[in-house]
Amino acid sequence: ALLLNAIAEGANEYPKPEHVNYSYGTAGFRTLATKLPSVLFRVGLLAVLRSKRLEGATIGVMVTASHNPEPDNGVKLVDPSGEMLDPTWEAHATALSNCPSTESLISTFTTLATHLRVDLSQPANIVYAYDTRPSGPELIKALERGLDSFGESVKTSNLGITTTPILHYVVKATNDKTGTYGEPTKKGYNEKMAKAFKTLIGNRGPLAPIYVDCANGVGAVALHEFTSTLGDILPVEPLNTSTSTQGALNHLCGADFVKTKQALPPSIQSSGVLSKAGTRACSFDGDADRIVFYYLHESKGTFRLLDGDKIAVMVAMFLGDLVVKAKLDSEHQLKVGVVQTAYANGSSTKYLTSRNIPVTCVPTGVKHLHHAAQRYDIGVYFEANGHGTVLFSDSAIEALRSASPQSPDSANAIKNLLAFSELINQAVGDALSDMLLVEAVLAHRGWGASEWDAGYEDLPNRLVKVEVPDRSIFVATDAERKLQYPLGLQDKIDETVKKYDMGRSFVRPSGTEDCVRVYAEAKTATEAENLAVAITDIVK
Ligand code: NG1
Ligand code: ZN
Repeated sequence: ALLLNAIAEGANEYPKPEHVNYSYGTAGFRTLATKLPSVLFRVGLLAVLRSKRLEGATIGVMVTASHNPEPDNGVKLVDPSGEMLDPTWEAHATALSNCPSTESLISTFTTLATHLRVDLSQPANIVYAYDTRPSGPELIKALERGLDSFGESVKTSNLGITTTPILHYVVKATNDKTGTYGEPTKKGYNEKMAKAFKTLIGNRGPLAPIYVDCANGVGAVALHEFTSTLGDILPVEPLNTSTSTQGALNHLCGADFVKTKQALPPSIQSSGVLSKAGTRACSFDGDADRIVFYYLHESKGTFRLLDGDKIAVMVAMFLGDLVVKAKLDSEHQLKVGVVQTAYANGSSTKYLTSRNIPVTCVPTGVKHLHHAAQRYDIGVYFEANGHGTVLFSDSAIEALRSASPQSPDSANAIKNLLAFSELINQAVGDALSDMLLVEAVLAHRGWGASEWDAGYEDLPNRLVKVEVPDRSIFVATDAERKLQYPLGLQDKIDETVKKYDMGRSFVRPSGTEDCVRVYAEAKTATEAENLAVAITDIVK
């Protein structure tokens, strides 16, 4: 009763706004920050239920809206493994957030605790963090109010302003019973990555400098802290680091801008830093869990994008080569596979398949990619937009650790594979870790950006946001490559696509925005554009 009184008091301070319907989607809750205080309070309650249900395992709470505009914010829960919240709990989050009154919140909370068989006398541990958005501190207060309702039984730890992937790392490291994953702090994260990167670079450094567009977000803070740990083997030149300039976050910069516009951020264009041939740059998104690279074509000076597909292809090929060099016996021959979504450029899929690298296509959303990647010994997953990582299975690590190499070459390959497994964030996509991954592979290959880019040529493509009266009538199937409903629409799409050379197009409802997305690719830019327009007309 004490607990319910405390919850009721907090709930009265954070009433749910009327006429708002919340939904815990692929990226948690995400909307205008002003609509979120009641949601944060209630997410605090759910985080505690989840932790108590799991006998006090540490649960993470991240407050961010990633690449969305500055006035937005959001919140998502991180499970003890460092992965996204168990999907069966998403509905509980949605239910709690939509209770119209304090009374209904109390009754839903009580019902949930009973149905989920939560023993409220169990301890709970929660670690939370937030990005640089001005709305962060107020929302954190609402979260803390929710957590504090439980009194002494809940231990909380505030990581402060940090990136989404660092929070995931800390959650995973905290829950790691073997104590081998790393120290569960920001410092532990930086040291683990710096050590693995130094092992991989060896005497290949110092490397050529890289320019990093931080989207004026939290990546700037994390990058600064990391580079002071790393030292000078990789000279990093941070750009767009204005975390306290109002309106700057994600504005005309960042990974989402670069990928969508397929162009340089104007600030980088005008600075001229990329004009020296061979210079490469990358962009993080607003919470530093996505990264894309780019450079200017040596003779033409045109913008060349190296997106998530390009990263996946280069990394999968390289790790595949290392596995061969490692010469593990046939029983332990590790299988490297790639997981993509329908947004992967058709050329990348074709290239991988032609080189006998297995490719799985899954629906949009990190949880789908992550789980499919876990089915490979070494699973590389990237969304075209630059969110991704590489997962090493426990049995792969075991095989590498117990191998008895027959030559110095194999011994080296094994050592490097193990170092990659340490360098790469095993919980979630991570811009900082992925940047080092790419730099390490380039250093080993002896490649610059243009050699990396040379593997295959992207098909011209277009992604269009279409506003429709009701996006819920659109139901996708076959890893979102086809529309099941409205009936008959897919036939019309197929008819149209047929008319375009190397044409491919699909339509799906967005999971994060109130729109339907149309993707189209074809042999030429004009055809891709025309196809996108034609499909948009069918959808509207
Ligand atoms: P939606 O809005 O469902 O298309 C977007 C991205 C996803 C993923 C999520 C989560 C595209 C086309 N879609 O999903 O890849 O990153 O946001 O943030 O980029
Ligand atoms: Zn993000």
